[in-house]
Amino acid sequence: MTEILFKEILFNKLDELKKEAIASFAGVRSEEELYALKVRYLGKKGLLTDILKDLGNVGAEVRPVIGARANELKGELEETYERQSRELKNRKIQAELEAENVDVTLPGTPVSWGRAHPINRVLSEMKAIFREMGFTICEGPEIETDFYNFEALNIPKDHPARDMQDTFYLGGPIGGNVGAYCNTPLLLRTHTSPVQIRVMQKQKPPIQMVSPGVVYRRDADVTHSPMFHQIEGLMVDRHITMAHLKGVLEVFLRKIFDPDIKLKFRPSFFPFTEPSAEVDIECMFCEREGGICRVCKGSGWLEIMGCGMVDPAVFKFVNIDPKIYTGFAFGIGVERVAMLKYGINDIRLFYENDLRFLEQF
Ligand code: 2U9
Repeated sequence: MTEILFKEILFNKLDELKKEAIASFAGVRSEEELYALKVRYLGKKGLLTDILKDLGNVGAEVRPVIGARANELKGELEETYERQSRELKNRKIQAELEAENVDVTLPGTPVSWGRAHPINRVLSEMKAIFREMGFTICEGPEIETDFYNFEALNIPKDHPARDMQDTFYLGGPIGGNVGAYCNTPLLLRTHTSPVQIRVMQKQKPPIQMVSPGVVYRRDADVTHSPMFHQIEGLMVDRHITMAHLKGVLEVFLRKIFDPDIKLKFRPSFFPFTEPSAEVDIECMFCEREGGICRVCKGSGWLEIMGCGMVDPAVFKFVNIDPKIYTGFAFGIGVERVAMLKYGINDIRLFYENDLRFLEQF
């Protein structure tokens, strides 16, 4: 009798527990709550374990029946727990996905495109033209010695050309000692000509090269900057004449400006070339300006570059025999070409990095 009563009581307890647990699991709203319920009903010290503790008091005949019923309930509750847990996780993922929902129809953030700086653009065009004509492109250091920048170019210490090519000296006054590593003053090159000197020291003629790069001078106004770009050229071989020079520069200037542009070679002087000339091109602003053109001051011509036949004195500095070899050389400022090509009247615009200016090229 007692056995049967016990069985009834335990069955009832299990049924009650089941009702309560199922209802609790059904109303659960968070993973924390769910875990708390798992502990409450299925934990080591949970309600189901509590009931099963009484199992020891039941006789051997009913024990397996109650045990089976308890195990069945345990399985059911575990399954309910797992199902609710999956459900909560899914709901959480769903909420997260909705929160970070991307509207692919919204317009994108515009990407601003980069482009070559107008100076580099013009420089690249120039290099390409010379490359096509068989010139090699050579580069060299921007920090130079007095020898490479001046002496070897036939500009001795007391030469007036030094005034026009005053530059920035590193480590002390002109002629001063710059320290333990070098006993001649180091300076920022005023032209790329030292590159040609270095090439001629290393390489025998024929030489056909251009040297593009940055140069420095003590100069600053709307058309001059303390740092600017140049491209210089050199061609050395037997029988090179001024005719070769004129031919090369004519091809170059017509490609960079206008295929029909007129050129004028005007006698000039440079310490490193003899004879020397300056090259003028027809003014392309006269028509636009009307009256007396402000760009060419009414002359109709624009000075664009310098050139000449390499002075024999320069060849002597690099051990090239001027009785056997002759050569022509030229130099042109990149900023000046860019200003004329694009109608820019202030050189400083190139260095301000204002996108409103740069985006026009
Ligand atoms: C060697 C021999 C001769 C290079 C030359 C010029 C004339 C010239 C100016 C143009 C505008 C400099 O940038 S600018 O201000 N250059 O007028 N340059 S002949 O003559 C050389 C170079 C190297 C060994």
